[in-house]
Amino acid sequence: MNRRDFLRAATGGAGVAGATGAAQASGSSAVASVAANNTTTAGNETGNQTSNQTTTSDGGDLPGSGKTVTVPLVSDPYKFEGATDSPLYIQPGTTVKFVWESDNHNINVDKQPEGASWKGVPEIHNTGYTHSHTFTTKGRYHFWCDPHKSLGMIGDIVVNESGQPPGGSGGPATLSPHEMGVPFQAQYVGVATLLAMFVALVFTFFTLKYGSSPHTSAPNKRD
Ligand SMILES: [Cu+2]
Repeated sequence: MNRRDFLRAATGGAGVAGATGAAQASGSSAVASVAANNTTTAGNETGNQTSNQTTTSDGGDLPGSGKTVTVPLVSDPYKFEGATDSPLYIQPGTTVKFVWESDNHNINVDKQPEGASWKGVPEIHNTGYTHSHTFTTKGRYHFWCDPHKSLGMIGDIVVNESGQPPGGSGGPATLSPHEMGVPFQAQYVGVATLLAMFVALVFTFFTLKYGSSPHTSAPNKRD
């Protein structure tokens, strides 16, 4: 998909359309910001809650994947879901939508590749806020939430050609057997095999030590 196709595909969503349109108009290094502070939802116990969002793009010339990946900001435990325990791998042109699913978080961008211009979300926001950013520059992005950094709310996004961890063809290396397509019970076959080997070893030991056969040691040795 070339950039024009990507832009055409991206014009499906109003927010994305505004961002990419602005990025296209103002050049390849532009950062477009769209703040929609007007949406108000009512009904929680504290009264009115204002939800808003930002959308940014590096606006590079690389072909875009056009995909969108959602990263929830959660608090039990504190993390960027999908980007904290292991890095989130994406292809250039992927939009990551950060969704505040709990209160009192920001996104402080610590390191990013040369040429990238992600500003993150310096201000603290609460549940309902979203921030979308289209990552076009390859490399590693390291960021954290200031209020919860000490609690492990630290994230990594790696943009590479495959959108996969290096050396892995089937996703993260931490996949469970179930996720790899092995039926759930199959992992117990291995456990049962190890247990059976252990029992056989113990049985052999006692047979050789206390049993009577031509192979046992002196007291019980049979000629
Ligand atoms: Cu936080």
